Amino acid sequence: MSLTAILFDVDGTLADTERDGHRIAFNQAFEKFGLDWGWDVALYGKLLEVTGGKERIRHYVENYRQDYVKPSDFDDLVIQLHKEKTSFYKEILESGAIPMRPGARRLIQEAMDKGLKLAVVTTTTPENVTTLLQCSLDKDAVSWFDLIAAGDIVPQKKPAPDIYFWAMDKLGLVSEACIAVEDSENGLRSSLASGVKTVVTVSDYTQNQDFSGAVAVVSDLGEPDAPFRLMAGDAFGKDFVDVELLEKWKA
Ligand code: XBP
Ligand code: MG
Repeated sequence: MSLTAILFDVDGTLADTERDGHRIAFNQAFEKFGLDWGWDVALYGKLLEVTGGKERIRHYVENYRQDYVKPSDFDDLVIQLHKEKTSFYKEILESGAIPMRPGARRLIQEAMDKGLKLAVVTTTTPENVTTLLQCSLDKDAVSWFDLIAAGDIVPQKKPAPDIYFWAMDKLGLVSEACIAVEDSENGLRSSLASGVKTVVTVSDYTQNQDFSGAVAVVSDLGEPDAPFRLMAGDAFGKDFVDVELLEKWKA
């Protein structure tokens, strides 16, 4: 079966959003709510084990802040905190601080020119995705994607495969028609469990994770004048990811 769709993860894959984007926004929200919950770069790396911002806040409180006495409306507090975090995060994106990763724009453009379907498959909040695409890719970039699968639309976030199954169902495609691009072990477990072959472009936070099962692991998507570093798999003599290489990896 030929390649019909590319399913892109967002955080860490299309852009390095975590350390200088999401992390900062969480801290800004904690400060606004008068909470002394500073997440430094190293701690945030550990917290990334849990996908989903609301889930991550709860995980932090349960595992790192046993001293914290939860108010009776704690569930609501998490929701309000996370809303504030989303608003700070969008401000960061709107300031232009988070560029697309190498090769992302080029690959998306080539895939569109060749008539492939494009989808986003992520655990992050939908408005984070649309704001990133508009601010860091192109003001019209949301319309370039056939589907944005994001956030709380499925009960179980990555590493569960639910969001991939949901996306393929909406696209009307079987897993054999798709390839996924992910940056993390949680993302890879999610895509593989849905039957989608997956290439991993590592990010700073994920480079030492276990990527067994990926068709290939590369430093980034690469550019013709800035080749990727191949970390696992066969790149068939190529040094940047294009549609032809994705087709070979999917075959
Ligand atoms: C991304 C996430 C998200 C973001 C924060 O994982 O886990 O939770 O860190 O976004 P992936 P929200 O790249 O595997 O999709 O706060 O909007 O959840
Ligand atoms: Mg990711």
